[in-house]
Amino acid sequence: MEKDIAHIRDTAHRAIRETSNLEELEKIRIEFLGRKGALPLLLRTVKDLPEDERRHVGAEANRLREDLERALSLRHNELKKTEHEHILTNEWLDVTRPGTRHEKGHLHPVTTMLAEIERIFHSMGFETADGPEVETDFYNFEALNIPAGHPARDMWDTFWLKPIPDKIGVKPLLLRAHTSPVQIRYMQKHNPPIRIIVPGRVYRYEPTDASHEIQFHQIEGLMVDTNISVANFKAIMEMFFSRFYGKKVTIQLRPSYFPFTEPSFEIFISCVICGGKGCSVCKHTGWLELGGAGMVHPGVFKAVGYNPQDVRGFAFGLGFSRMIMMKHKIPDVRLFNAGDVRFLKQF
Ligand code: FA5
Repeated sequence: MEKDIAHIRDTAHRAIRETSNLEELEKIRIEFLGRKGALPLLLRTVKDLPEDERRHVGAEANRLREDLERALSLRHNELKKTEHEHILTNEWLDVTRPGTRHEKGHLHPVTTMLAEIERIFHSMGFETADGPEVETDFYNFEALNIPAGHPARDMWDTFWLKPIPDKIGVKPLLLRAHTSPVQIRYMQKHNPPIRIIVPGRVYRYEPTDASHEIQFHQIEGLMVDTNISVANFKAIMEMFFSRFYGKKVTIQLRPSYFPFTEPSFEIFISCVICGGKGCSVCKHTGWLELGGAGMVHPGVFKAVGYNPQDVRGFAFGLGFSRMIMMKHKIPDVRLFNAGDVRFLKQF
């Protein structure tokens, strides 16, 4: 019996020493000290021993129980500590560290500025109208008083598309060179009074540089009623530009020529960078050219079925891309379409 006790002591101690995890240590405890473990089973046979041997073996077995319990407890603490250290080094999570930021997309500066421009014009009673970017020769030129062969067609270097034959013949198609075709489309469907703006993309077949793109944005305006004058136009422009640039802007109208307006003007605003004193942006003139305008030509009113004796109106076409460039001091119009995230991120 003493040999059995010695055997249990040796194997249990070796198992406790060699185990490297808490789960296995628990199994060892059950194997040696559990209800059906090696030591309790041995103790159950002690009662069959002769009296003097029973006392001696019983005491020996109890000492072994205490001894193993102590060894198990020490090993338990050691393993617990190792496990804790493992978690600290491998699974450490610093909840105070800043999280990973997810990049959020945002609106293109042209879209943001467009919303701003629309808000200002809407507050002055204008509505937004829209039209197709693929246009016919009729809307882009003819109805605007620019018949085939008219020398003024050269003012708009146009992207012509493959003609599409229809029932009447071959219809020449093009990418609209300005937003003015929408004036015609709108007046064909609506009677005066009219107050619209038409923001949109336009296309020109011309060499690009810092202030010229083949694809850019314009904002058309049209106001028609019985008694509209250039004074109304000037007042609206001054109010619009002052609100858009957040400072008092003065307007200057210089004589110009467009076949669809008479008289026609070039719209200049006092330089928003230097306030009119002269700087590199306004080429030291104090003025910036932002678009064309004029009183709607009687020929245009006739083309849409209005009686030119009854109505008067003004129209304008602003270089929307240039207006944003002035507002944000953007040096090159080509940046808008370049897809360079470093540029776009700034807005
Ligand atoms: C027109 O396109 C006329 N439809 C404007 C108009 C409307 C006049 C209604 C009268 C009545 P223009 O070609 O000048 O006009 O263009 C107007 C503005 O668009 C220019 O002043 C300029 O600011 C801008 N622009 C013209 N070409 C380019 C280009 N290639 N790149 C960027 N902006 C341009």
